[in-house]
Amino acid sequence: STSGADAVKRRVSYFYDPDVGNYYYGLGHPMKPHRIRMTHALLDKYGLLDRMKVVHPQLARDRDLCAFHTDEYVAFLQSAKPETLTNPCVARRFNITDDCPVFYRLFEFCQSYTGASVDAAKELNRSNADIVINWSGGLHHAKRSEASGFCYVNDIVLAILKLLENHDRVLYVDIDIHHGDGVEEAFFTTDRVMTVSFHKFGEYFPGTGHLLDNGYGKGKYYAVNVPLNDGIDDESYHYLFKPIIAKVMEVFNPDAVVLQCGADSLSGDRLGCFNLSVKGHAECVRYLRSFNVPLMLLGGGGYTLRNVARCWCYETGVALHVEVTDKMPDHEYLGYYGPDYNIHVATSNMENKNSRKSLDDIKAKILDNLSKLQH
Ligand code: ZLS
Ligand code: CA
Ligand code: ZN
Repeated sequence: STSGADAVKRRVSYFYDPDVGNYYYGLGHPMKPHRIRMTHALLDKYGLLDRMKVVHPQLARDRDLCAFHTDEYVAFLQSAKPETLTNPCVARRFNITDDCPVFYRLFEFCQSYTGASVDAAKELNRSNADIVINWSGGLHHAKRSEASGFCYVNDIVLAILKLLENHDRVLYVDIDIHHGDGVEEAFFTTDRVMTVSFHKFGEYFPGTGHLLDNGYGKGKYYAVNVPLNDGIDDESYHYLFKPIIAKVMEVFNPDAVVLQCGADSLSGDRLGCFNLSVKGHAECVRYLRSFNVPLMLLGGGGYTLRNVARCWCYETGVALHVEVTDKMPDHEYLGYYGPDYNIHVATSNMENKNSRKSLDDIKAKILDNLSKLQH
């Protein structure tokens, strides 16, 4: 057993809507809410649900959503139905496209994943837990008045706004392979929220997140972007992640941390091109947990379903300080995990296109910017 801060048990509250797995973006769409139900089934069979408070969240209400989104956009989402095809002009206005289709019960889906993140924030505000988890949240691309990249409502922005009611400074860290543009944009001019995104940059969605984009006005140096290339492995990732996060914790000293755990940064993802293992991904959770600051874990991307469920189950174990056994217990979705039926999966032999020199340059630039916040 380990010693020090890591070994100390944390009170964990887990937010789960049993209906979330039934939402369906449409045939061939890579985003599949069913992976949340697969994760839940694993947590159940591993006995992890018994070690935390399991909460059935409230659906977010219109007025909750309007704390960030415009009334017009929320009214549109509420009225959008697949059977009444959306006026092309209105669809364009709110960016309803192939990426963000209107599907059956779209608004309820938004209310569900957002309600869970907002309720998780309230749980931290009341100090009812040390760590809160919502694997259905983390939809970081949604903008104030439009959908983007499979995201309609920005549950992260709404959760951070809720946390700001009781916390002076909130740190947002985003390990999804895509840039956390919606969250960065929402807090680009404030010094109360620092956003840090690690992402693939260069000919990749959404195209933002340049190393030199770092906030504006009062928010100058409070946005941190870590642009990466294909094939990054655990060692290269943590060569940046740990020193950057250590410096951020030192200079920003947050009262709460929100970690978006997008699992599309794992090796073998259907849309991603990184080469992280489940352990490498989860090391981000372990590292942030070790600072002993109230922590919110959210989901996000992740398009190879079996690996998403593996990852988020293992990370729930990290939150609880329980090492889950590699061999999976029998359960309803066991067939997805063949032929090995293990939690951990092998990474690939793909080329790591991040040179030591490029990593050193990125690290130096970011640590230099952060040192300007030191008083
Ligand atoms: O971060 O790259 C794009 C935009 C396009 C290419 C794809 N076409 C459909 C639209 C125009 C430039 N979109 C990305 C969005 C990635 C969002 C990541 C979300 C998150 O992980 C957080 C949850 C993209 N990549 C792949 C697709 N879209 C995509 C692949 C396959 C399909 C099927 C359904 C829809 C159309 C055919 C689709 C999108
Ligand atoms: Ca990211
Ligand atoms: Zn993503």
